[in-house]
Amino acid sequence: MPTIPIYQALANAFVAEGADTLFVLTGDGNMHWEVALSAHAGVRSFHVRHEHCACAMASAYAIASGKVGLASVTCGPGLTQIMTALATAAQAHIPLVVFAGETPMHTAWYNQHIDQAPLVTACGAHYIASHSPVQMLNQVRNAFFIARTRRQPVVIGVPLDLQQQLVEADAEYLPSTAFMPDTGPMAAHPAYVAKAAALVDAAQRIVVIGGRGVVEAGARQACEELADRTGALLASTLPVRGLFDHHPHSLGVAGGFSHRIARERFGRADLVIAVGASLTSYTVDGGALFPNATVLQIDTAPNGLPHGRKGADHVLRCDAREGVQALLDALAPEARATPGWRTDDLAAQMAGPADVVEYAAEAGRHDPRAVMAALDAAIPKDWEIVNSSGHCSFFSAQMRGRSADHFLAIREFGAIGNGLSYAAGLAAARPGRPVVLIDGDGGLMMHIQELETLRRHGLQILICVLNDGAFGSEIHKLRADGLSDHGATFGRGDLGAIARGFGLNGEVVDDLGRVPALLEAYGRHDRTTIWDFPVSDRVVSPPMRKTMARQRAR
Ligand SMILES: Cc1ncc(C[n+]2csc(CCOP(=O)(O)OP(=O)(O)O)c2C)c(N)n1
Ligand SMILES: [Mg+2]
Repeated sequence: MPTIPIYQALANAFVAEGADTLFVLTGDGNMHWEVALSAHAGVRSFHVRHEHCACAMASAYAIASGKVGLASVTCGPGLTQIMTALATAAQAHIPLVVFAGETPMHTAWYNQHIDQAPLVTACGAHYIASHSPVQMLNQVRNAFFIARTRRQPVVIGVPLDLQQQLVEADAEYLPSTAFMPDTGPMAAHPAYVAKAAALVDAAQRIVVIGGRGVVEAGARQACEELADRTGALLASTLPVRGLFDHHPHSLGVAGGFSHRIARERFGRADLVIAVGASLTSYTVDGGALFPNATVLQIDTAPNGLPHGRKGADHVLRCDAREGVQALLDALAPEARATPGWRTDDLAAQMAGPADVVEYAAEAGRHDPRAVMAALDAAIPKDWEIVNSSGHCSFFSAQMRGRSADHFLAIREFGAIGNGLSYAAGLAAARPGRPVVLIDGDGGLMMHIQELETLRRHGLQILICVLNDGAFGSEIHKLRADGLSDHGATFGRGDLGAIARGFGLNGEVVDDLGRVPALLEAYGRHDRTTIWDFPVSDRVVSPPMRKTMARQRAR
């Protein structure tokens, strides 16, 4: 009977599961497996400089490709590096499989040993200690099955000495997809549809908020039809920003990042219909966004207590498209409108600035809002945009008229330092597509080493940095508490020079009038480029102003 090493059999099983793109940093615990996997035709491996970034890139890859993301790290210190990315993937429900080595089973001592399972499970991910040569391939299938069906990251740990044992070469492997139950879309219960229709009939000022579930179920047009029939306004959650931007009655993003006009409308809404949206604290702005509205939720997994707050008043537990269509069928066929709700000037108002508070101009420093307006005007509407975290993310969230299909933001767990990785994962998933990352200086510097990965792998990203020379989120809060901002203020440096040091392009952009010409030049080469925009650290975003006001009131 022909035999092969377990690492080879495992690599074959991963390929059978559809693995085509790996983000990896190698060590003793995963190098044989990685080389065996990469030897398969059609598998690409991105070799990164920090394990966290492998995991974060695989997360963005999963979202941008619709596949299971795949990362690999070595045992011990390789595994401990990915805690932040794992916790983020768990909270964001990202299907991810991480192949991790484990220290050898048959030695008395190994310097990299640590109990890996509790670290992984503490992050909300699933751990499979794969210690049985007989069960090993079944465990790969389980890992992918859990990732796909629970949308949960899974780490599979295989002791490195076990990986060298021989197993039968021709073992049959049926991938996890062969076991996925085909249930069809979840339909709404008729009695609940009737109650929902009564709520809609009784309402005057409705806002329909679409979330990820709308995109997944292909329910965008049905949502627009529901809004047009009931005279409702439309909005989206941040992760699917732009979902309804083409519609004249769209309020853009719902939540703490809402436009000032949207906030005013939400304040008057008497019914919010949340479709495929889990009513997170972000979407409802901590409960402050629509205090006067009854909430109807259409979702496959409605949660009555999201983020510790009451969820919806009434739910339709079903697929987004099924639910909206059932509601449309139950409502009167005639379109209705409430005077003063859908107004002709709404689109023009929404095209204006999201925030109009004035700040004194500072010599040599841009207003971040002006930077974003210049970028929004110059960057083609169909380019891929990646948003990062930090104070600057309010400003970068305000770009308009861009489809949700070309936007990526992972905000769960609230970690900075992921922008480069998310942009790289997206670029890997969508070769040939132009990718723009908008990041803060602090977040970018946290994993700046990945510029080298981008260069080596030929991934081209336009990185626009709102450089306030600080951990902006921190300095504003420190100042509000009357504390020194010294420890969070770093100076602006020259991030363009850092890019050039990595063999890439970059420069400080002092004059926003140059943006169109710079963009043209960017299109003529194939290198990742940093545009470093020095911005004022005195311009404060609306959500940060609210935080500061709360602090001062303490
Ligand atoms: C991993 C991690 N460390 C620390 C923080 C706390 N934190 C939140 S925002 C922020 C500053 C980010 O700075 P930058 O990327 O420059 O964006 P800015 O806030 O200045 O716009 C920090 C340190 C965090 N959220 N995540
Ligand atoms: Mg900053």
